[in-house]
Amino acid sequence: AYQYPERLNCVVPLLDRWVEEGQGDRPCLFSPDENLTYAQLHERVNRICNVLVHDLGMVPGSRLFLRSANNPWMVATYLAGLKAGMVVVATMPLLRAKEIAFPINKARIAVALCDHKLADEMERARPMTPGLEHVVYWGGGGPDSLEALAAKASPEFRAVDTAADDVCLIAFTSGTTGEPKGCMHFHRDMLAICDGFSQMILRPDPSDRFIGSAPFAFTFGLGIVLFPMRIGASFVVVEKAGPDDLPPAIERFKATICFTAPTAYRAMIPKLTEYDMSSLRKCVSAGESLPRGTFEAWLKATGIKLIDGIGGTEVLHIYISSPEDEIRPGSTGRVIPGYQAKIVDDEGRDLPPGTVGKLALRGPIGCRYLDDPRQTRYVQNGWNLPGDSFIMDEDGYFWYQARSDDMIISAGYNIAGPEVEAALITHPAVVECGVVGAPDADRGHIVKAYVVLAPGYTGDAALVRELQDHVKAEIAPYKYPRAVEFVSELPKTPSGKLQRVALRQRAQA
Ligand code: 3SK
Repeated sequence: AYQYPERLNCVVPLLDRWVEEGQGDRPCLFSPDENLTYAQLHERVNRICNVLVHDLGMVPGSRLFLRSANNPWMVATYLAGLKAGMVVVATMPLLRAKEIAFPINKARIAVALCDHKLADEMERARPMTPGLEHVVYWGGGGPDSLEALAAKASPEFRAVDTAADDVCLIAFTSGTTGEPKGCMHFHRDMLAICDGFSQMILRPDPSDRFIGSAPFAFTFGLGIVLFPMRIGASFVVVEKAGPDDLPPAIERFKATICFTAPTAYRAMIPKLTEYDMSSLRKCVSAGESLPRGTFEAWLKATGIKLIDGIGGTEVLHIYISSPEDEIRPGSTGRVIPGYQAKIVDDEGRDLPPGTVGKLALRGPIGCRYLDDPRQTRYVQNGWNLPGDSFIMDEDGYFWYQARSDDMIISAGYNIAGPEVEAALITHPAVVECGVVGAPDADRGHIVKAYVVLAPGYTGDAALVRELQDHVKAEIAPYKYPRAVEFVSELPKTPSGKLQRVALRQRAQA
């Protein structure tokens, strides 16, 4: 595995191959607006490549900024950038002007393609991006639109002969702290995630139809497109993919493999009586740690074991996970073949099984930041330190504790905020929660929970006591939240992850 020819453009084995082998009629992309076979997507990609080169003057190595929710044109522009040998920089659709300007300036981008629905914020970013020369919109029509230019362009385009380790993607981390970091990835990395997590753990087959909630700009979402294309399977793209939107889309398109976050699986359970989701056969949970209660509840409701995984933008996709028949509920799984993972202390010394420490990781995909002095903090002696605390057991299973920053030290106890969250969420009054340390004169810190209540519950002192007792009954009693605050919503990153950093700041106040 992970052996690729020296000259490699990843779009050739992912897309062109099916057309060249006479299998262009295979269904590829499904969406509410249109469905595309491999041949139809191939033609659209080729036309966009010609627009990039002939209308916009781009050359191999140029950086291409993309901005859109998940839709067929987003898929086609992404693949076109790769096929034309450019470096794709895709951004989360919800970003504001300042957040859009940052990657454009940092990656010195001159050309952007953008869904017209996101034009307002894109235009607001323009005065902050002096180097940005062209912004071409799609979806709004008119002679200068991408669709009009593509319609005039040639449907033929030969993939640029890139090297396997030419950079093809700069994925900016959404950044729970500090400035976003641009993670650079090669053409071979795009195949390595397919041949790693997908082929070895998920094991889809060509009849599978993928669906998921993550934007393609978050590399978790990229798997929803690349994994099926690697084996000639199909995928569904939906712009709105929250827990209310996925169930009808799964029913309509008969999706078989779903990728979303644990909170979404939990929220979809009541929808199982409303929508027919029986087409699902495999479900992947990532982006946040999977509470054991959610694993059990989804299994009971659907008969499907959630495949948990931890990945990172730095290494493109999931690196610890287990196939269904090897899952140990509560554990994230084992390191994927070809990767190595271990637990180290603050000085980088190896720790024995059963000890809490920092995860260190290495494998076929390296962590390389674009022009960033933080490189040496996150990569030491060839090992990537993603900043998560785990325990590895004797059998090599990894048990998530917390982001290293999310460990709460209270009266000498090490308490993982996510573990308390997982206990709280099993109470019917709790829809969502975030747990952090709040300063305390006696204990250094106390465990503080921010809780979003389900309709019909009142956040009074009696409920606080009930939640505290509930946690004490679920996990070691010393971990219970001594402070509970009821809130209407929790701060989230653009990729939908709980922003504990913002909660920590609030808890300091
Ligand atoms: O675990 C994650 O958050 C993640 C990040 C990037 C790509 C894939 C995954 C699962």
